[in-house]
Amino acid sequence: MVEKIQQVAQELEAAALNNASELEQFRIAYMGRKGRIADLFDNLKQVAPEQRRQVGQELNSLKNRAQERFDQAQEQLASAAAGNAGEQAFDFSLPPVPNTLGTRHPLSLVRREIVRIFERIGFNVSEGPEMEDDWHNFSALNFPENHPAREMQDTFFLSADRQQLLRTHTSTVQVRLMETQKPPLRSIMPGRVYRNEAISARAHMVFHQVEGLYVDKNVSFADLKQTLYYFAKEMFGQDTQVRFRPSFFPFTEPSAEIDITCLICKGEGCNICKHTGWVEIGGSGMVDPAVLESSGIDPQEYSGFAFGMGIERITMLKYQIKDLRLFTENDVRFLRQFEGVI
Ligand code: 2U9
Repeated sequence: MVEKIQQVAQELEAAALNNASELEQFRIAYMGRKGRIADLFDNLKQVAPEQRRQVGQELNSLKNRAQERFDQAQEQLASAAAGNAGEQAFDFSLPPVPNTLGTRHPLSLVRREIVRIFERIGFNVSEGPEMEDDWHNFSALNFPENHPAREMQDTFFLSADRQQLLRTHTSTVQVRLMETQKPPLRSIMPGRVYRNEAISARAHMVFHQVEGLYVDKNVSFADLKQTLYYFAKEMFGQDTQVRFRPSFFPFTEPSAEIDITCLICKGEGCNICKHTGWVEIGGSGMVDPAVLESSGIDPQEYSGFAFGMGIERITMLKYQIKDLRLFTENDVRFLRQFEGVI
């Protein structure tokens, strides 16, 4: 009997307990009601009475040892399964994992730079809601009732009567500013805008604009030109040239598109500027007197200029980014390239 106990004790110590199946086999073989230790207890009756107490104690130790091995192995398997190898498995001699810092998004960097440039010449920043109404997005800005920009394919409407919508430009903020404050007004409006466009390398349904408004007595087209000369040189470099091309917008009269000398070829002509030497950065114009009037400002007393630019477009020109989709993919190989840009 004593020999048998020793043999079971040796086997129990040698048993592999590396997974749930081995653990269960161990439990059945040694600890079960028909297991080897239970068998030995059954045989206790045949042991001579004077040895029975001693053998019984040895059997009890064997039973406790089996339980101990089982409990330890079960605990180890459970902590490994929880993805946590436990403190024992942690190698404290490993070198620390470097803590990489995040970077600012290129659109945030460029928006901040634009804001800083305009702040230096007396503009403040205004913001407004992205969910808008027809009045602030279209009617107050002189868009005729059947203007194509109002169509479903351009505008995300939020209500069946087409009165509620996602703003298609930040001009809504200018209207709100003029409705609530008296001139002089000198403000820029950076923000997110929405247009119902298919996503491609050159278009997105969500993008960012920064618009500007200056309303005071005697504001002239010369003021508009000097403001945008200053901006273009601060943003793109002092040797940047600016030109204004006649254009049309419902909310400005006269209107002009703003071009700068191509940053790649410096005006020589290349693929980026389609061999013209110029690239467009936005639009501008004198605020239409009807628009001033709609927002409660007397056009006899005041005049103003306004301009608008796409932040994605400015960023793509400044950093030579060829695909708009890079801004929303959050690929760290792209984003890390802006590390250290102030
Ligand atoms: C009010 C009066 C006038 C804002 C202006 C533009 C010209 C313009 C586009 C540039 C590229 C938008 O991002 S873009 O597609 N903007 O060309 N925006 S003048 O004029 C205003 C705005 C509000 C009350």
